[in-house]
Amino acid sequence: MVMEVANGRLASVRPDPESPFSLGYACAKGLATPELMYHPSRLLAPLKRVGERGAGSWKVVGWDEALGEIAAALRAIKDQHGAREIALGQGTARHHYCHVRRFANQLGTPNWYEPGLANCFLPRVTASYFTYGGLLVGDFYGATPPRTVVIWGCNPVVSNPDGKLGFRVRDALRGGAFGIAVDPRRSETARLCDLWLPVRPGTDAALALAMCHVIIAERLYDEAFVQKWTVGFDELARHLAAFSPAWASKVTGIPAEDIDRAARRYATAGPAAIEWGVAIDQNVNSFQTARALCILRALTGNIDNPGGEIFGESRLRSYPLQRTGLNKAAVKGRLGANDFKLLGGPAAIVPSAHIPALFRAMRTGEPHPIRALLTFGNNPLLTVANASDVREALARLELFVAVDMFLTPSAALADYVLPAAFWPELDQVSELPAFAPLAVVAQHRVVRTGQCRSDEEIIDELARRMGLPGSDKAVGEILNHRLEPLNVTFEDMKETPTRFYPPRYSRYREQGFATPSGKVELLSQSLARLGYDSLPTYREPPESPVSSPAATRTFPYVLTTGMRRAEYFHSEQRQSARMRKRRPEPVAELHPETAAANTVRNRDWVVIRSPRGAIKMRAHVSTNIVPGVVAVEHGWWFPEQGPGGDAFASNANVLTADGPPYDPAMGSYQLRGLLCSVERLREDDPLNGRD
Ligand SMILES: Nc1nc2c(c(=O)[nH]1)N[C@H]1C(S)=C(S)[C@@H](COP(=O)(O)OP(=O)(O)OC[C@H]3O[C@@H](n4cnc5c(=O)[nH]c(N)nc54)[C@H](O)[C@@H]3O)O[C@H]1N2
Ligand SMILES: Nc1nc2c(c(=O)[nH]1)N[C@H]1C(S)=C(S)[C@@H](COP(=O)(O)OP(=O)(O)OC[C@H]3O[C@@H](n4cnc5c(=O)[nH]c(N)nc54)[C@H](O)[C@@H]3O)O[C@H]1N2
Ligand SMILES: [Mo]
Repeated sequence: MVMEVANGRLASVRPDPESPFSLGYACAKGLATPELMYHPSRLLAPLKRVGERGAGSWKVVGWDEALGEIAAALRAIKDQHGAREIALGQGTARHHYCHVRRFANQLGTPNWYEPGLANCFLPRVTASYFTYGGLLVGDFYGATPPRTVVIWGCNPVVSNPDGKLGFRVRDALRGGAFGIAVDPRRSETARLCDLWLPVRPGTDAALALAMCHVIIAERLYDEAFVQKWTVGFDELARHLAAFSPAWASKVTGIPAEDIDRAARRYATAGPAAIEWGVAIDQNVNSFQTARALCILRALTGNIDNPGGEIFGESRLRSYPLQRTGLNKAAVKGRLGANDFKLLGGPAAIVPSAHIPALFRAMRTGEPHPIRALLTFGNNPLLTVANASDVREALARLELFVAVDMFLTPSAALADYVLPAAFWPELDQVSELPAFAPLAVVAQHRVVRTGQCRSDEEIIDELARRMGLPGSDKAVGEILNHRLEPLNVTFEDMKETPTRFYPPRYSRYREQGFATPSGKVELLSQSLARLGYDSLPTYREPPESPVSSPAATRTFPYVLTTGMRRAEYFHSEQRQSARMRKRRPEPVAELHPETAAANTVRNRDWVVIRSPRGAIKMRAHVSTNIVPGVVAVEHGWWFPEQGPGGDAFASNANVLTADGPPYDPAMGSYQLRGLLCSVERLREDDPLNGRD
């Protein structure tokens, strides 16, 4: 991005046409940066609660007072009860992601979380590592474009997920690649595709297994690759016999002919790429769904091939996480680690606590209390399942510190709210796409606002005041340490802040795959040893028309939540007049048949109800969604109502469930594929008048 600064203020943000990675594209949210940066409700100084929790009375305090008191309170909890009773939380991975992990290790607490580890991306990343030793991303970067692109539970044209940029996918589809979309909605990206497979939410594994079935039954697989580079093919072929398209059609609602067609096309019109999204991760069969998709790639040889999928290469030194701070006994105290070994155990790629287990411990004190929570860029009341449980959990904390740019509904319940620096106000280095990097990007601070500090600076200062190990090393040093392999300093990167490295292909031919066998593990003995299925299977969602037919009398529709919108990042940007003008209200999408059965018309306010609660949304009636599914936006609160907004009127997570069963390996909970009802909002509904 090109940032124009005038009189110490950020005047504009424009995309950089010379960037070799973003090629001059930017999203609407990015362009709205100056508006949000200088928004009248932006936090500019530390706040301390006076009076009741959540009552909205605050005192402005200096950094010295705030950090001194927080450090003292943390030290007291650590000394009296042990560091494990202090929890750290962060939202989706940002600049400070590794610094928060480092802080957890410095403190000696295993109990930190990030939503992505169980419910976003890490199920896919972990399945990829177990299957072929790294993450693959679609090769939209080289000289050969993909001929077939499968868009699976993903809407990259809107969401640009995981450090990838959707315009490349869009251009490939417009440029003639055959597109197959697996999505209950005909999304912006699905509309660019040739074949739409409207899957029942939560049943993706059935479709993936049936596609593998067709490819093996019709001998469409890449025989040379499979023979030389995979293990477990015969067992897989036997295992897949039961998962026919006819079976999958009943489970997913997709016509069997379309399953055949998609499988044949994907296998025979390569190179082919699968762009997969967060819909894979937000159900209780996340890990095995991702495994089945990894196997699809392997059967067809779409691994490290031009126009297929590529591994990328990390070029930076890894983040100094201060791992020695956490001893073996402390690791055992990680909440959820024993149950979900690939989330929290030693085999986990990024070991963290299980969010439902952690919030349960806050509420109940079981298996041990969580006394303090510090969140760095996380709005759990809006983004974690079962919002009323989350509120109860936050209300019980002895110490709750929220670091944010705005007084969000979650921050409104804190004891201290610390003003975070916004992205143009901080230094960072990142590699993109995440886990399969092709570019190194450095970003240099251009302005400062009020007393705002970056999360890293806040953490460094707390660590220093507590005398924690490694607190002599500050974030600036770490950036230079990471850049050493490139022989440049962070300062040097100002010249060319983006370095793009074109993909290199077929590296496995020299090195093999980074798995125990050195090959692609269709059958994984490592998973079997951990007690997990060595071959992928299907599990019906626990709350569904099949699992709970009695509940469908009250809740006849399948609910999915959280489709991304270009204007909003989760619960953010609702303060921006520019974004609210484009998208003023929370929306639920439903098919005309679903609407007619409930006398709902387009643009009516409707009440969506699940076994957990009810919210109101504006109906968008459209044939771009399959009948019987209701899709609601997530992240809605109303900052214009003053601090805290109404966090319950239209919050999708009032409807979602944080209870068991979970994905056995990752602990994923269900945000997609639940049950709900829909009706017109009545005059006398208590939700009326609330927004
Ligand atoms: N129902 C439902 N729930 C979902 C999802 C869904 O699809 N459906 N998606 C889930 C997914 S995939 C994710 S990743 C999570 C995301 O969950 P969160 O990350 O909690 O979501 P955000 O709304 O982005 O909240 C982050 C907060 O960080 C603040 N912020 C932004 N930048 C910074 C910064 O640099 N420093 C600090 N300190 N604060 C900053 C913002 O003001 C905002 O209040 O939501 C999950 N929740
Ligand atoms: N503008 C914007 N961009 C974002 C974000 C944001 O909040 N706003 N969030 C960022 C984050 S943290 C993430 S994780 C990524 C996510 O990026 P994506 O993976 O693209 O996420 P979504 O748009 O939530 O979901 C993709 C599609 O899944 C469909 N879907 C719903 N349920 C199911 C199901 O059960 N199966 C299948 N196959 N499809 C289903 C939805 O209709 C939707 O079109 O986006 C990132 N980018
Ligand atoms: Mo995410």
